[in-house]
Amino acid sequence: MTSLKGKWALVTGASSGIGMAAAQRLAAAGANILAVARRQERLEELQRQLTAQYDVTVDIHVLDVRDRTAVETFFASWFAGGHHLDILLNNAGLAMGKAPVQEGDWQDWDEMIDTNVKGLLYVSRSVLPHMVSRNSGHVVNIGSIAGHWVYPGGNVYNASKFAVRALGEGMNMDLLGTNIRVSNVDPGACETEFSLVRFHGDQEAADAVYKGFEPLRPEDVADAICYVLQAPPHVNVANLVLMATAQRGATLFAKEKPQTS
Ligand code: NDP
Ligand code: 8X3
Repeated sequence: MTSLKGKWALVTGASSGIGMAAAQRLAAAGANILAVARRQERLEELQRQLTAQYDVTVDIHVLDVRDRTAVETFFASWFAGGHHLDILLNNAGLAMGKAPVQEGDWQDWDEMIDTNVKGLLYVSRSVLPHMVSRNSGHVVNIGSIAGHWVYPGGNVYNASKFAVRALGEGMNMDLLGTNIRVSNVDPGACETEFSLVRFHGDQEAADAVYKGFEPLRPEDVADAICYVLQAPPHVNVANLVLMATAQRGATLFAKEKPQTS
């Protein structure tokens, strides 16, 4: 088993859901955390909570992963300051809307592609050379079952997560011969702010996604992330897919029927 104690883990999208739960699990395992996202107050609260609870260092930085210049500048100064990163958790991501392509909103498309694909690339491009120069590191990309199965209205989000799956495979090939591992963790429905964001703040529509079955919790995905990170150095979990027991495919749910009076 690989110990996480004393390691430095970058978590993108640490202000909510899976990223926040992963930061908590990693800190509990003794890892120092560099948490980034756009919402500063959320990051500050996470920093307060983790440093009060665990004997680790937690650095935070407001960063929009879509902003290539900001990403490059921040990581250049982080590494120039003598810091290093052992773990890169590429988690920041979102779905926007569920319209068919013929009715789709190009701003939603841009946001998904710019965050889920280009943002992941910008961060990886900034961090990987430093891992390569140390011949050490582990990248975990949060994909989705949406990168395995297309579903109605998923179109551009599906395409972005198929891209994340391809990038995970590609990075593993590019890093052949190094000690750097790349693992894609692909969850099914997990109750976070994901659907609230997807439905542009419509709480009722978001709640309906998780009604009638027990979805994954962010902590379940965080456990899977820790599992791949803690695998012995000679083991690379290339792809881990996890779903709620009541979910067996992108649109296959065993949902309880609503009570009728
Ligand atoms: P949440 O909405 O709860 O969290 C998303 C996180 O991404 C937030 O911390 C948000 O922070 C951050 N984020 C979004 N855009 C940016 C940006 N441009 N720059 C930096 N950070 C950003 O959703 P989840 O926790 O569910 O989502 C995390 C990942 O898991 C995503 O990649 C998602 O696609 C994936 N996923 C989710 C599933 C689910 O059912 N929930 C299932 C499968 C995969 P902020 O807004 O502060 O910037
Ligand atoms: C999030 C899960 O099925 O809503 O990636 O696309 S799903």
